[in-house]
Amino acid sequence: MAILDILCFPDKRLRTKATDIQTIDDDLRLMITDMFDTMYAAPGIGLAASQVNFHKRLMVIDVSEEKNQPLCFINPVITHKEGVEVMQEGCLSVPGFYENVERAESITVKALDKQGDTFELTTDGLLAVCIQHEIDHLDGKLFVDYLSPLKRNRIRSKLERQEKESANLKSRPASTL
Ligand code: QAP
Ligand code: CO
Repeated sequence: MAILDILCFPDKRLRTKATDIQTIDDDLRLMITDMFDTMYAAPGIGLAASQVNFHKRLMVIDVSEEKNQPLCFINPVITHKEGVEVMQEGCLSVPGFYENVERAESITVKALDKQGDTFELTTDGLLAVCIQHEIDHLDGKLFVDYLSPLKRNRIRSKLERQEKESANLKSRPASTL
């Protein structure tokens, strides 16, 4: 069991466009297991490979109450979108911030599962929003990109300050704490 480090906004690596996965092997399945472990430990409902600095088109989601409905998407593509819906979103890469984002209400997504088999899923509600949020990560996009520059810059400053404070703490000798 491995918990991976999650990149935090405004880390530039989160802007990398992920590339398609060509082979689904045991190495990749180990990565998928680590991503589920990382997401459940957070806890979160969705995690894209980009967030753990692995720039391949892979994401894991579990929006169930009991945390017993793991969904893994490899090379996901949205083939249909319908309606609009506003939902409050958060992100493990933007800890502590939650804002309303407008997205398609219902979607159809096509992807490969971890056996390499193609599946298609039509869904709405939280799962549909989460799928759109995670695919955005694979394209280097974050939910804060939908906010006003003012809101986004405030979030950036606060997270940059927190990052500096924790880096400072780490480098300080214990005797001065
Ligand atoms: C994306 O986000 C999502 O700020 C998944 O301190 C979220 O799992 C899609 C989390 C909401 C749709 C609606 C965020 C955990 C988890 C935080 C997450 C935090 C701790 C976010
Ligand atoms: Co996110």
